[in-house]
Amino acid sequence: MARVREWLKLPYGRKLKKLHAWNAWIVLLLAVSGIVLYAPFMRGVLQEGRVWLKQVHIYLGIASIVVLLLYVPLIAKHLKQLVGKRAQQWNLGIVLIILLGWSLSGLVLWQFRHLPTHWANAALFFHDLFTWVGVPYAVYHSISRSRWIKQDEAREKQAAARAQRELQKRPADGEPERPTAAFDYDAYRRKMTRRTFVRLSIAGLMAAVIGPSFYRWMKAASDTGGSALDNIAAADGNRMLPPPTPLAESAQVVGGGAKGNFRIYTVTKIPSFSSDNWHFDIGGLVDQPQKWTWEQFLALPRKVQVSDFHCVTGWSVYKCTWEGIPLSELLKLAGVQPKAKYVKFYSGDGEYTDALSLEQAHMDDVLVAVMLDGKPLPQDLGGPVRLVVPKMYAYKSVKWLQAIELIEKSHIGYWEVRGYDNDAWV
Ligand SMILES: Nc1nc2c(c(=O)[nH]1)N[C@H]1C(S)=C(S)[C@@H](COP(=O)(O)O)O[C@H]1N2
Ligand SMILES: [Mo]
Repeated sequence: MARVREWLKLPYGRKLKKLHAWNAWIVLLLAVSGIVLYAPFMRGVLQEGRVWLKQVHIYLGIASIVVLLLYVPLIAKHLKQLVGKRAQQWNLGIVLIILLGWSLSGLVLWQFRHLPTHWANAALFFHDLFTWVGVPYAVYHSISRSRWIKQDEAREKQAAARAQRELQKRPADGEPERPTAAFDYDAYRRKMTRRTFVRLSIAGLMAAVIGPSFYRWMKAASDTGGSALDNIAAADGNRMLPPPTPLAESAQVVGGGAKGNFRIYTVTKIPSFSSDNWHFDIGGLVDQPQKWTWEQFLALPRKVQVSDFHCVTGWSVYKCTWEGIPLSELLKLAGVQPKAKYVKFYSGDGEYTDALSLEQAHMDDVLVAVMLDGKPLPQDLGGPVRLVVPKMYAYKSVKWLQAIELIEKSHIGYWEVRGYDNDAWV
């Protein structure tokens, strides 16, 4: 606040410079925090830091919007200053579009729980897109306009102009021809081509580094018809034999195929399983503890349901056709004792857990799923068996589900310990 008051007293030129500097720093910090938040492999590393970092990212985002607002009253004068300066006009336009795109999509993501569900998905897409374009642009901008290139350039231009003036100066009458220090135009041109070459190299290097992941992101973002799901299924590292045979509704994919893309999340290395040693257990406060092998588990009656899948970070996948065993049926088989109040879920990754109250666990769409869109649930998406709780955010949908325990006291799940809301209702 004090800084803003100080800033208000500055003359126009210094005001603009200050805003530019603030903006550069904030964008740098936003980019770093944003990329760390986005990178899937960082989710395990960060743990509780993730919730905290997201809050920091949001505050930085608000700060960047403030800087943008401070710029508004200066726009008219700035534009006048840029008349005739094509490159700078373009730069300003691009920067403003990127900053606006980031701000608007960021605001929606920040407040998405109060907005229609489809907004979050769109906002996430644009937030990502502006980042794919904006961060490389910012990097390029700061390298190619860095002081050493600028000063070098300015020096060269001055030298050229001086040489030009010298050449045009006619020697006065009677005066002997003055030897002019000839300006080496060839060297100058070589230098300029070298500089263009350096710039192109920077751009090329960045494209090489960013290109592949950008391509993957584009493919995933543009795919709404499940081909991403096919690829994930094809790369499945689980060896679960025999594979489950889909029910008719599942084989026909009654939901029409999942719309949208799962972002694959894990807090551990993605585990793989084999039917040789996989088993599914129910224990704790039950009359008949259960232990099923894969074949026994597949013999339990399943049902098919179509439901949406919402992650609390803003992305959703619509119309998933899940096939699995209703959790309530498994609980019935084990016989829940009256003392039991909560159902605790253990992931086969050895790390992740979550819990539901008994009442929540009995909602009729809570499914222990083995298939998605008529295919065995692949490893990346939590296969061979995952929990699906459509009415709650997906951190309740434990992947690689392998054990269930009936308990008396509540249990705080993996992400809830690290700051996610215990109330996960969508
Ligand atoms: N074992 C385990 N289950 C998990 C998670 C996890 O990291 N590990 N992430 C949760 C979160 S936050 C989400 S959004 C979904 C993501 O499911 P997906 O990786 O199949 O897209 O899984 C949930 N279940
Ligand atoms: Mo999530």
